[in-house]
Parts: sequence; C-alpha cells; structure tokens
Amino acid sequence: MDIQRIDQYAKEMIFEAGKRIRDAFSYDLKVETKSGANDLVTNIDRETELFFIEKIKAFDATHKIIGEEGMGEKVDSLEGPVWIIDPIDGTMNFVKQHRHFFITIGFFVDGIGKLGYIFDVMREDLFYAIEGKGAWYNDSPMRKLQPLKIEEAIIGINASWVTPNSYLNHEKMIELIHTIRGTRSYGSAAMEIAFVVSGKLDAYISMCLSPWDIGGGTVIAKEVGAIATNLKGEYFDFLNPDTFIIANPSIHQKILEHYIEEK
Ligand code: 2AM
Ligand code: CA
Ligand code: CA
Ligand code: CA
Repeated sequence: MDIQRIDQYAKEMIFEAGKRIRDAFSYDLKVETKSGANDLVTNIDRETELFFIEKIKAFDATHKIIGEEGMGEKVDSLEGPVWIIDPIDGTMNFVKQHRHFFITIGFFVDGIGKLGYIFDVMREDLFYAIEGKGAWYNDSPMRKLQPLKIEEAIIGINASWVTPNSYLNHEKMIELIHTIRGTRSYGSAAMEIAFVVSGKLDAYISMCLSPWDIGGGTVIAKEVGAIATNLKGEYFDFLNPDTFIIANPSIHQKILEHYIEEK
C-alpha cells in the first residue's frame, strides 16, 4: 500500500472540502437538531461527508468509510483499509461562530492508525501525521511533548463534567481544576486534540466521544508521544462511543489515578 500517495490524496481532498465549506457561508445553512437541542447538524455537514465518500470511492472502491452523518454503508469491522471521518467537528461553532470548526480524518488499516488529519477550515491550518514518520503542523515538524507538573497544566474540559452529573465523581474533578493552572473549552474535540498534540493544552477529557471525533487525532498523538485512552486507561474502541482522555505523557496516569472516578 502506497501510504505517501494516500496521504497526498487525503490532503488534496481536505483542502478542497475546506474551500467548499468556506464558500457555503455565502448561501443559507439549514440547521437541524439530532439527539437533542444542543446536537446540531447542517446540510453542509452531510454534503461534505458525501464529498469525501465520493472522493475516496473514486480513489479505491474497496476502502471502507465510517462517517458521523452515516452517509456511507454500514461498517462493523476495522479489517482492511478504513477511513474514519468527521466532516465538521464543532458544528455548533460552525453555525454560531463561523470559526473553530475542523475537518478530522483518520486512515486505518486493520485497526492500526496510519494517517491522521485535523484541519482548521477557516484558518486553513493542518495538523497531520504519518504513522512512524512523524507529525507536522502545516510544513513544520511537531516536537515530542515535554514533561510538566500537573500544577502547570492547562486542561480542556467541558463545564458539564465539573458540575453534578451521572458519569463521574465531580468532586474529584473540582479538585483537579483547583490543582492545575487553568481550563479551556473550545467546543470541538478535534481542536482540543490538535492543541494537546502541539502543546497548547496539556490534556483534554470527555465523557463521550465517537470514533470520528478522535480517529485522526490519535494517529497524531502517537507521533508526538501524547497518550490517548478511554477513562479506564484502555485502548479506545473505534467502533463505538466511549469516554476519552488525551494527555501529555507525564500527567496522563496521574489524572486517571487521582482525579477520575467513574460512577
Ligand atoms: P460535533 O460537532 O462533530 O458533533 C463538543 O460538542 C464536541 O463534542 C464536538 O467535537 C462534538 O462533535 C462532540 N460531540 C460528540 N457527541 C456529541 C453530541 N451528542 N452532541 C454534541 N456534540 C457532540
Ligand atoms: Ca455532530
Ligand atoms: Ca465530532
Ligand atoms: Ca461532526
């Protein structure tokens, strides 16, 4: 399998999709809700996913595609070449803020992440990685993450997980928040992962993410030494939703041991 050629093709289709999304602001977005009032989808999410499916099928019709909006056929195994796609990550930011939304894509072969992309559509900034070859931010190689103390960390977390909730002991989360330097909440899992792998955040924690939110990001994580697991410290299941943490390797274990207590 010619990974370099697939990487080249992936980048071209991501840049083209980005341009189509930016152009879409000049006509009407149709916004609908999915599971609830804060779970949005637009015609552009669906059209972008369809664009990727058509491009990938034209490249190689045997490749499987898992996409958030379910525009392709159903995939129930990671055997062979599989693309995991979130056409727009941060749909609420897309609709409301017209920025801070990302295309994120992972290319896996037999369950192993080979290529990973996180693309800031408005800034036209690309974070990407090739398994075993390294990670880049546009044309610059990304560095391995440097160790730090938990007291120096800035962590991406949604406020819901620090207020009483049915997923985990929020008192421990409050203790974590009081220990670290600060928190951020960007509203796009892909953006928070891009920030962790490039050292702008030191960890990002979520109680529920899907394979397409993190597929591309985990490939980049491996190349810079960031650790990505579920909140039990296990390998994330790429066929189902799961809890998620990505962190600088010097604080990953400490956060799980001292501050995360699932209910
Ligand atoms: P999305 O924008 O592609 O839906 C913050 O909402 C982050 O969590 C986003 O990356 C969002 O991805 C993701 N997310 C995952 N499941 C979600 C859900 N059911 N509702 C809203 N956001 C969800
Ligand atoms: Ca969504
Ligand atoms: Ca998403
Ligand atoms: Ca999405």
